Amino acid sequence: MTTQHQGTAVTDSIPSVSTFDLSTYLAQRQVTVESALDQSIAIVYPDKIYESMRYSLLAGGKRLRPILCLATCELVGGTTEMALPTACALEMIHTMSLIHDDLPAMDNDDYRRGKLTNHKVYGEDIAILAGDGLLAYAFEFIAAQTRGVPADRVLKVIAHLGKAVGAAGLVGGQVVDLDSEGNPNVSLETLNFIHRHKTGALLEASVVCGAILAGASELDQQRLSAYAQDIGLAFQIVDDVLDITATQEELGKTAGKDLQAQKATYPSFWGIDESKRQANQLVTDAKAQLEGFGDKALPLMAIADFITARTH
Ligand code: GRG
Repeated sequence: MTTQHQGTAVTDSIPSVSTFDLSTYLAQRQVTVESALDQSIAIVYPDKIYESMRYSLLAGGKRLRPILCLATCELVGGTTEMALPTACALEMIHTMSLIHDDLPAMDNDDYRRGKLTNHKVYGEDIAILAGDGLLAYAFEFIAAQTRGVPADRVLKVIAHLGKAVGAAGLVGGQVVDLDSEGNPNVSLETLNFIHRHKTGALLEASVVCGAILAGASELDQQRLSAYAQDIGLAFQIVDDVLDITATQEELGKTAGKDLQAQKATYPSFWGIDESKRQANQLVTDAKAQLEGFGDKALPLMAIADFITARTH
């Protein structure tokens, strides 16, 4: 990521983010996350399943979900060590959702993160199992590897994440998305449902699980949840815009797929300019939720701005 953040203060009581160097922060966090992910899965017999899991898990990506989890845990007064296993688990779950999403039965994509998709390299059977393996291991990893956190918080994290991933979250969003394919009359309400679940639920869980691990109050969890839901929707709106305006090289995946598939997108409802305006408004609302957290909120504020500034 190369974005040098040029943020603006939202209100007088929110600290200015103009001096916060987001690219350095993200680069440092990516190193921490990459190293933890690399160590999280060893290749043992039967080798090919572990190789397939590692192929997608270590294929790059922004590592946004783990970084959000670490940043939120620290915002509330926790440490990187407390949140690192959950941060890795979030990336394992995100990666498995991408592997399954790319399958011929779903989006049928050949490229992801600039590389051939898992099923293109290992075959559909192993790709399905690699996704299953990553999903199960994510929960095992939180339960077995979290240190220095009271057990009741770990239990809450596992419950929150389980809900975010299942039929009440990602899976439900994906089902409605598949049902809506090729339907030009999808309502804005349905589109919002799809993205609040398919993309928003895991981003929300990334933030809220970081907060839970650090022992955040209910009120702070609610505010951080609202922050995450707003940036989640903004993230998707920007994704839809980039699908139209960015190249395959910039995206690291097939560009223009939404148009090709006649998919309902935010630009198809609002056009590109209004979509960008809506995304900016959501980012402003998200940052307002951080009011009162002080300087520790700078990473989350800058990440919110980064979502609308990104080009891939
Ligand atoms: C979760 C049990 C379970 C099954 C999967 C396939 C499926 C159900 C859900 C689809 C979820 C999906 C693919 C949502 C899209 C999320 C999204 C916006 C991905 C792109 O995220 P980035 O930009 O990607 O963070 P990188 O590569 O940077 O990590």
